[in-house]
Amino acid sequence: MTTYFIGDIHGYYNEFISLLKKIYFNNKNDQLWITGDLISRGPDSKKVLYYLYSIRKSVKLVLGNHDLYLISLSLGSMSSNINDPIILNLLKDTKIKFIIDSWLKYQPLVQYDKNKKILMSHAGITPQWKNINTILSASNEAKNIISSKDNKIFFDYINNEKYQINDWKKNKLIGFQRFSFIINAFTKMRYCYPDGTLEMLTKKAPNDINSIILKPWFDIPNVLYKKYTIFFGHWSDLQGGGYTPKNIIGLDTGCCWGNKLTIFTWETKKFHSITCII
Ligand SMILES: [Mn+2]
Repeated sequence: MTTYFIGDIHGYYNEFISLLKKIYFNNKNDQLWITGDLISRGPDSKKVLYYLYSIRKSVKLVLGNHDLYLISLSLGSMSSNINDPIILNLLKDTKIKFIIDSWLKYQPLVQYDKNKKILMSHAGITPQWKNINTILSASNEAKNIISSKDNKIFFDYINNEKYQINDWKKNKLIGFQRFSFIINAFTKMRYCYPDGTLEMLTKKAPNDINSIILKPWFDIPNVLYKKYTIFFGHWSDLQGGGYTPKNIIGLDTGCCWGNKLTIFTWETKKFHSITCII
């Protein structure tokens, strides 16, 4: 069995399949970890979801912000920032609705392998969480809400830009605010203030920003950053910048901006990429 990690696919089905062929991925034997953001932007979001659902037994997935937008809109939670025509179009397909309701909405926000000492989430691991149990239970709490009935009200809250919670308040948050922080930490974070509170607007790479206050999340001290290999996606502007420590691996190499889709092989520690045609 080989263990692969792939970055944000964003609907680039042809490139995704070509990359799997290039590494001889075999869904009967191998395992495919995916950093989330399966859909939007690219031309074939529907085919990506159909295919992943068909090989779901060999997939270890985390939800990205775009996947959450899809779930939001499937519940009828409308917000100006998520009324993406690609997503609205996807929801006209009954098989896609079925895949969301029976599989996608049950996916976690973090994946963890205790033996290999691996953590993976869409945006990374916030410096405010310094304990593996906090991380796993936060993911579980959010997963329970995302997959429950009557959850539209939670999505309405997190999709409202007025309520962006960026401070965990040492585990004192409750209700909507707690849910909002968990979603922001796992799926939207890039930069943090020196005390670890999240800043989610700045997207550029560290060399291209003017702030002397903001730091990438992985540059704020956290004992977990030394103990685990951490895979994340979400931040395509980091590509090739050599910003992260060796054991913190950003896999979103910007396929949806005409750059690359990247896969990492755990056993050989090798990267393979394919350029995406947009
Ligand atoms: Mn993302």
